[in-house]
Amino acid sequence: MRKLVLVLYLFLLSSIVVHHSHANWSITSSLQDWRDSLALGREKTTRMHFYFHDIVSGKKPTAMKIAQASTTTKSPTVFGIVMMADDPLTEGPEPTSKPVGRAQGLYGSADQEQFALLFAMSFEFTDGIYNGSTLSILGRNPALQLIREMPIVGGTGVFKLARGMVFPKTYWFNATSGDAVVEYHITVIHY
Ligand SMILES: *[C@@H]1O[C@H](CO)[C@@H](O)[C@H](O)[C@H]1NC(C)=O
Ligand SMILES: *[C@@H]1O[C@H](CO)[C@@H](O)[C@H](O)[C@H]1NC(C)=O
Ligand SMILES: CC(=O)N[C@H]1CO[C@H](CO)[C@@H](O)[C@@H]1O
Repeated sequence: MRKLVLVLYLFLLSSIVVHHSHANWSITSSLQDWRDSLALGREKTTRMHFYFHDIVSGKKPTAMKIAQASTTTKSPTVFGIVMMADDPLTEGPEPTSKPVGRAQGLYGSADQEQFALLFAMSFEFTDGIYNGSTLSILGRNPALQLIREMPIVGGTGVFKLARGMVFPKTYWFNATSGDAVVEYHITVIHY
């Protein structure tokens, strides 16, 4: 009899514990949704294509120098220079083309021998179903190479739990002013 009571007691206790943890999962319901998606393998793949405008010259630059090392001017790769950007993303290559988002964040020269940037940016989208969603991009960007690639390390909104790749390709570059238009192809996997 005692044994039965103990078993019942343990059973009740364990069901309470299970109940509690379930209750707490449901509090964070979006997390539960992700768990379901993960379990069912409901991943989506989205491909995007747009142009990135990095304007460093003129009266209205979209990227500006915020720091540099004392030795930067002597370095062939301007090593140590850091820029902050709020660059328009547009549907087509013209600056007047329809805006689809902004590329906001940092890039800086991070290689003393070849020209390569560390690129740490949030791409915030403003168009259609992507409005308000972001992708986080972090990686090495050898910007003078015509074709390059960088990892997508996360996202928000429709891009929750994102991972993927961006493939930037220089569309237009003015070596005198430093202004550039870069074509972006993106492949992103998300839930
Ligand atoms: C995007 O969302 C913002 C805020 O929710 C809204 O003001 C804006 O009109 C939206 N833009 C488009 C293109 O839907
Ligand atoms: C490149 O930039 C320089 C300096 O700002 C400017 O004088 C020149 O017209 C630009 N070239 C083109 C093709 O836009
Ligand atoms: C119902 C339930 O289990 N709620 C718990 C959720 O988690 C918080 C803190 O992590 C506890 O304080 C609650 O009792």
